[in-house]
Amino acid sequence: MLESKSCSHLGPFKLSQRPSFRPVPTCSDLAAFQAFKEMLVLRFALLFILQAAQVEAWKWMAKIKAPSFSRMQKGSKFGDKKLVVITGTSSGLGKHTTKALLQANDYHVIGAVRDLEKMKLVAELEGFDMERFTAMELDLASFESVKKFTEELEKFRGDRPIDRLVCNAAVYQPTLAYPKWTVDGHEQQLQINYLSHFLLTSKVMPMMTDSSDARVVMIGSVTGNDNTVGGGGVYPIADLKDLDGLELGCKKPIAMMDGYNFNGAKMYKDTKLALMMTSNMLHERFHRSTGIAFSSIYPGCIAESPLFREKRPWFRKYFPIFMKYITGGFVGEQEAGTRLFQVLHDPKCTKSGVYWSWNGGPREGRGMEAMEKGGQIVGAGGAGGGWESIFENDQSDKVLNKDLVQKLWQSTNEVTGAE
Ligand code: NDP
Ligand code: PMR
Repeated sequence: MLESKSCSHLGPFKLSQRPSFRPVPTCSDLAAFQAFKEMLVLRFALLFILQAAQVEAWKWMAKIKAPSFSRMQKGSKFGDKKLVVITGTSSGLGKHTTKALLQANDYHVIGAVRDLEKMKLVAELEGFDMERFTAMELDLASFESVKKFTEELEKFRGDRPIDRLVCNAAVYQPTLAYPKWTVDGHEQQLQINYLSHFLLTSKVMPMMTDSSDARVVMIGSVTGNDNTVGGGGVYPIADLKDLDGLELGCKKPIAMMDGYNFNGAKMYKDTKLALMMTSNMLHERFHRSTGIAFSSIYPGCIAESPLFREKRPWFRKYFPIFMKYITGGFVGEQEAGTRLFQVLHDPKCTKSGVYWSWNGGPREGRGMEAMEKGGQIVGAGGAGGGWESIFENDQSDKVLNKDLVQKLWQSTNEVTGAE
């Protein structure tokens, strides 16, 4: 009875439609089919519930990971990181500063390098976080490359401002008897260390004006600042004289900015002097109107860096020892990186028009101790004891010579076509 009742509601139509060679289903078959159908419905219902629960869970998780307002800004592939451009991040000071910046977690570093393959290798060896580091090609020995780089940078940054620009890359060619020339016809050290950085700065500065904490840092040196033993007591001494060479365009065969005969070591020192003068000029002209802080630094004598690759092997061996134990001016690459990092990161280094230097004797490997941890500056203590050893150093009369700075500004603009 029960069986026939449960069969009857299926109705004859469906059963009678079945092909005749199939056996006519019995009531027990139909009951099994009914049970199977109910099970299917139950299964689908369960699946539906599970799926809905999963969607809710995803929504909830998305809420937890919801980006903060600053992260959601239009075109913000960099999140809340500040954008830092540093030339020459594939070695020495540039490499170690990049490491410190990546460790601090607040920055996206754009490494402007002449050799992308080398940079890739270095980044791998040093364990750079590639989410926050981008290498871009820049050969400072070519104005065309500077222009291309800035065009790429403009596209890359989207609507985000550049927050820091560091003119760090350099070459030192003290042993050359004759100058080497770039594709643009300038002496190599002059163009790589100074002219191209001038052009680069003129092109990157407009990308910085929207930043609330923009800083441009020129890497100067004690050897370009002749009011000390290291700068004024070791020949040849940096001196741009009346800038006769630069006024004439400083193109082959004129190598030196002063127009005198070529001297490789002096050329390097002259470029450091010119960078420090430029930093002051930028401060005078643009700090008030743009809010950008312009400074130069002497990071210490990084006597073991590859900068001295063109010096003789004996010099490379004994120079660090001399600097460590005789002059006391030695600084390890890592600590030098921490010093430059400080100028990019420390709130007190928003001061413009300054030539930063550090007190302290020879130390290696202690730089990272001085890094900021949880808002506290640690690694304190006396000479060479970390961040508190920074000071605003005096600049030589040559660096501060206003007439000469004006002339330098004018001639460099003409030579580089920056204006
Ligand atoms: P390094 O030689 O280690 O670094 C120089 C960087 O400049 C390298 O990454 C190099 O690239 C890059 N570079 C060279 N030529 C070009 C080019 N044509 N285009 C783009 N990049 C180029 O020297 P340091 O780290 O010691 O020097 C860094 C800065 O510190 C320099 O400005 C130097 O004048 C300054 N300084 C150094 C002192 C020292 O004692 N060493 C003292 C005071 C200041 P690559 O890796 O491909 O060679
Ligand atoms: Mg120099 C007493 C301080 C002092 C300092 C801080 C430096 C820094 N040097 C000092 C003294 C001396 N140096 C003395 C007494 C001598 C022997 C005459 C001397 C020599 C010397 C040479 C040959 N120093 C050098 C060289 C280089 O080839 C380096 C150079 O000039 O590169 C451009 C150099 C340096 N000494 C310095 C620093 C920082 C350098 C590296 C230069 C730089 O990158 O700016």
